[in-house]
Amino acid sequence: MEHQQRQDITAIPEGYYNSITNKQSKSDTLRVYLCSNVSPYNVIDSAKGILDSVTHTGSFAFNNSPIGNYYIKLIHRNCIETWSSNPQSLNGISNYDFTSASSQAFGNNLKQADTAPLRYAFFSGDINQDGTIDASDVSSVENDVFNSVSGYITTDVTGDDFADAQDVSIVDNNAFNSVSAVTP
Ligand SMILES: [Ca+2]
Ligand SMILES: [Ca+2]
Ligand SMILES: [Ca+2]
Repeated sequence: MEHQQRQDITAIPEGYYNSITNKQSKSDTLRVYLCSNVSPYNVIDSAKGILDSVTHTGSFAFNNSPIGNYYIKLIHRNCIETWSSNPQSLNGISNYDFTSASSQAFGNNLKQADTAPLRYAFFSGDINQDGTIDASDVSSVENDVFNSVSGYITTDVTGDDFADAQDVSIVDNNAFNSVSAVTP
């Protein structure tokens, strides 16, 4: 039997967030995966949606998932893969907020993005999506900065459609701190 279910996700890509306006620089695509709560935590279903720059929330429709408990995995084009801290119940319309506390993510793998209101973001800078932010990601951004690349590019972690020193700074800082995906 097929189940139509919806998961509302609240999340912030670190580099997109402005703590003065409390908004993101752009609304952007987010992929949400529902994963089994049993090792090896296989993907059961996935959905693509838009994370709104003002509400920080997107709606994701799942058609292939029975009612149950799933880990939620977030994939954004240039952020570190981030999982929910625990399996979440999916039944009808559910919601999960990755911004309210670092403990919302598996391994507390979130960065504080604001104090008023208190908000957490997932780390920006995994340009090549290999699960870690390191020198190769920094190098990609530096290369695009050198060539003044603009547009909807993965090296633009601030979401202003330009590769510049601000992008390098964010990725470099996360590389310095060896930010990596933390998964069940
Ligand atoms: Ca603020
Ligand atoms: Ca990487
Ligand atoms: Ca930028």
